[in-house]
Amino acid sequence: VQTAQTNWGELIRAAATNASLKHTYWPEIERVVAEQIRSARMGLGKGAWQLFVEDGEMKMYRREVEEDGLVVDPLKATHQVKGITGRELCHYFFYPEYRYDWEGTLETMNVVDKIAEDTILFHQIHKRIWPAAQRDATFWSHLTHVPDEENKSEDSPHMWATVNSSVELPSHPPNGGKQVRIYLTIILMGQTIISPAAKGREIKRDDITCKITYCAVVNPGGWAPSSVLRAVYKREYPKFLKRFTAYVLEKTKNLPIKL
Ligand code: 18C
Repeated sequence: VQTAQTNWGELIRAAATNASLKHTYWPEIERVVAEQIRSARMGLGKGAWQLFVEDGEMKMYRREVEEDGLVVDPLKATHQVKGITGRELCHYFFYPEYRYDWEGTLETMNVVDKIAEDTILFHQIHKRIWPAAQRDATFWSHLTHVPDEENKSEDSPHMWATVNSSVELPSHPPNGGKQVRIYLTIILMGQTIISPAAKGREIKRDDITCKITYCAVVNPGGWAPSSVLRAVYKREYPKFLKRFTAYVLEKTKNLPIKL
């Protein structure tokens, strides 16, 4: 059972491939991933988060924050989807071959470097929103998991997660193209809950529920009108989470369950 002392760094290291562990980015990846998991698993606390979208099991909260006059509102979303696992959720989010299928904000996506099976560097150009300039991003993406405990309860540390975090890439300097560079830190985390009714028999898709947490902080990097930006994310975050989870359900419905 997890405690405040859970050493996420150690758990993440145990799951990582050797190629990731040997890379110069590793200390940063371990630090950011551990921090993201810790904050994703933290409750909402009192006061600070405001609910701005509620749609069935999906709830989205934000905090209004500005830095140097730019809106950087942190987002925290929770959702529950029956029929998929945390591993499946993070698989389709992490691997580049699926991204154009579900990512509605993309203009182009390039894999800059595949560091390892569990760590990839990306350059993405996103769709332009009038009247702001077009945006691009360079980030590493890391897929991790904490193995299943005997008993998959909500307070055990088992989970899968993909973390995306901005990194400077000399091959893609900011504002080298005609885009403004955005800076992002994002986690998508999934915990699989198995219905007790499945005990002692083969697990079916009906018996599993994925508890999802998605947290994002995106710094727009340069001028963007606050009201437009807030209207854009209010539309885009729910659209993403609904579309993406529907995509994972569709892709996996006839496949064996990957726990
Ligand atoms: O996590 C998501 N996707 C990952 C894989 O692509 C990855 C990407 C995250 C960042 C996406 C930010 C894109 C902003 C670009 C502008 C938006 C275009 C909208 C196009 C509409 C047709 O980790 C899922 C991401 C879900 C979508 C998030 C939207 C967040 C918006 C935040 C505002 C950022 C700056 C906006 C520029 C100015 C707008 C006035």
